[in-house]
Amino acid sequence: MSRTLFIADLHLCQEEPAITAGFLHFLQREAQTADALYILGDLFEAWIGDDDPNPLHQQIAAALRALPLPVYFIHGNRDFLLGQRYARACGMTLLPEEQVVQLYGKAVLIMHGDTLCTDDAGYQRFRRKVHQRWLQRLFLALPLRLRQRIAARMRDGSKDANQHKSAAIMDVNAQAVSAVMQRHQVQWLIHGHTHRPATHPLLVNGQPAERLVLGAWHHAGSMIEVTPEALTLIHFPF
Ligand SMILES: [Mn+2]
Repeated sequence: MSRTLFIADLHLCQEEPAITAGFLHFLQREAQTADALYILGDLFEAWIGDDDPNPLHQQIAAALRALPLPVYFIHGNRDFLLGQRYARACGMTLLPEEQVVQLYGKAVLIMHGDTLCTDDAGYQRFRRKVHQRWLQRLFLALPLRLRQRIAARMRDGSKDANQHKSAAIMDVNAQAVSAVMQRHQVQWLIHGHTHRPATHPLLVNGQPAERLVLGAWHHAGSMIEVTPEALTLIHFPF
């Protein structure tokens, strides 16, 4: 059966071994028979450089490399520093932040989703800052210990800031969604980031369209399966 799988927001870290076990199980079973696997960001809870000797990263790279199918990765807001060296170790291809893929005759736009949350002005300002290449190069040149300290402090800061933001501000902006779908001339969009798994019908250029949102992996897995017949959001136990 022809099927392509999409996942996002696993937020893998050493403190959450059940999620890692669920992901490894998913790779050994579910993913084996797919045509391709697309990881739409926030695979990891944090990323401070491909030179981080975290054994979890080596374990995940080995499991991804063992897959008999192409694997693609779009950066999330947590793992936006994941680089070419680690991607090669995983045998996966890094994609730009917006990508249109042709799936069984459908053009589907895929992205992490953070760029759609345009009502969160504070986050978008932060994003523009940390996406500057010179700043990233500077950060990655720092000693690992210092990078760990800076990343931990930034995570605490973001937790504090998000506590005071309304749920509406942290969701996608409807105009941003239709603008990006019009720009790429697609009727289907798949993204993650908001941790609000759902299928939203909408109109793009007066045509019926669909936005599918992946869920985060907390106590169960979430994936979108695309077949020649349908796009389906699926929850499954670890
Ligand atoms: Mn995210």
